[in-house]
Amino acid sequence: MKGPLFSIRMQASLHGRHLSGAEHLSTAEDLERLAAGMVKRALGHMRGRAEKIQLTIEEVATGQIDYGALPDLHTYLVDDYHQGRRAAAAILLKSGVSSLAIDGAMAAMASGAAPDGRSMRGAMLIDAKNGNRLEPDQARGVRVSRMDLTEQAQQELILGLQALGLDNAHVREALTLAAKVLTTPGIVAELCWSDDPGYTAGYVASAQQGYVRFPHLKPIGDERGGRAFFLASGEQDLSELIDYLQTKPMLFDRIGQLYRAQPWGEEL
Ligand code: PML
Ligand code: MG
Repeated sequence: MKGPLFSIRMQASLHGRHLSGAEHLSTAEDLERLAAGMVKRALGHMRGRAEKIQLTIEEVATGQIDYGALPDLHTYLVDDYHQGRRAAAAILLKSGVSSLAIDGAMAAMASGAAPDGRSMRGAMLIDAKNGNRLEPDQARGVRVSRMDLTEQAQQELILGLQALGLDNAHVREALTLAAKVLTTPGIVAELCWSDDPGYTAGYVASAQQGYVRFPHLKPIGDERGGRAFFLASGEQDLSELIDYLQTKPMLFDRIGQLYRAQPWGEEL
């Protein structure tokens, strides 16, 4: 990508609640096209048409951008979301998250993690040992921002995902977001399932296991979903960690291995 880059992000709401968001790092020439796509997405969302759309465009200092690689992607086939959540819990446990923290995160996401019982706009921050919620604003959560793929990595990812029958915006964007989360000092793992009622898939991401997706982590039709980032217990400075997630610009210029789906086996 040549020339200065801009962070362009969209947030859309309906009835005063979060509806849709999107995120890119882009050259000046591409901003118009991306902005149009974001507005289209906000107006055509499956949960309704946005009433309010906020677009923010900011130049990013070139020297601040870090480069990295996407994690490997695995898909494990599960019969239903019960099995999916058990499998996701097993992966989280292997990644160093305690049962207490896993159960708390899943219960919060399943019942709507915001105080009004709805999904949060951003992620929960959860102590990986004692399960305490650490995000300062439990309605908003922490939104990860300023990350994208380079043009070439995006093309490679699209081709690779197409070969697996998996190329959609949910997968591409979640993989990119998880990649940034995994570079964050102090985060050991992430759990996510979609808040879109028609999309039941979700994933666990960790440095050791990569991006491990399950086609079912919630029942179809459920609008409750979101993200939990599990934090290594101890010394880390919470405001530094939040600042990194929200503002550190990261471009991913390499993709990871993309593995074919396989049946979940409890032994994994
Ligand atoms: C979302 O887009 O709401 C989150 C989707 C998470 C799962 C993406 C995937 O299928 O890997
Ligand atoms: Mg969504």
